[in-house]
Amino acid sequence: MSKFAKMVASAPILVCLAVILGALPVAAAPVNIALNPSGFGLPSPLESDPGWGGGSYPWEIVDGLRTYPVWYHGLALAWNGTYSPGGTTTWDSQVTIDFAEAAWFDKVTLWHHSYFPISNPILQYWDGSTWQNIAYARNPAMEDAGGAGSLSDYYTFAPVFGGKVKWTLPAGSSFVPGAANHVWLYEFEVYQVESAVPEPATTLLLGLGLAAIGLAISWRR
Ligand SMILES: [Ca+2]
Repeated sequence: MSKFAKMVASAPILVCLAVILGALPVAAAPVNIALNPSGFGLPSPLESDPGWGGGSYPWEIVDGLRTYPVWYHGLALAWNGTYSPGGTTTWDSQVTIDFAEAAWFDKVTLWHHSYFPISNPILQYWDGSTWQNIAYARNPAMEDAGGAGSLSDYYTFAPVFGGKVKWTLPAGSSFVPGAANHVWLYEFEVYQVESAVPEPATTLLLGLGLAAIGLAISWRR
């Protein structure tokens, strides 16, 4: 076979390579392993404490919506019956997300309805047999998602591998004076460690490798 004929024969391989390159994502988006807008199955928020009234909708904390046009959404907890000038909680309140499968994760972002600053929440992961504490760095950035009012609360930590995550506000936690004495979540996000997600570069190298092997085989015929 002439070299020209070999090049023609290898054209399909080059076309495949072009398709692979064209299909590559520009960048992998962070994966929220708590997200489940279906309202059933896994991931599930149903091991959380029940809320009340307009804040008794646990599925809404994993529906992907950080805020709503009106206030009566999400999960309301830790109510001690007073609004101000701040105070303390009198019982443990917890929110648990059960994942579809165990995963590595290193970031939790909460979106709180109403003015929320509170001390000493506990973050834990389920290692398959027991709850393990997570040593986190917290940034209650209080970015406002708009709508009925929803403020951000970031937790970052060394990667952990678990099947569930739990956020607990222990009895005795204090509220900032002037804040409403309750906790009210609109969204609970848990982000998979980004290095656990296939990188575009890995996909690119794999595609190039396969194409090179195919090209070499066709030239040897
Ligand atoms: Ca939500």
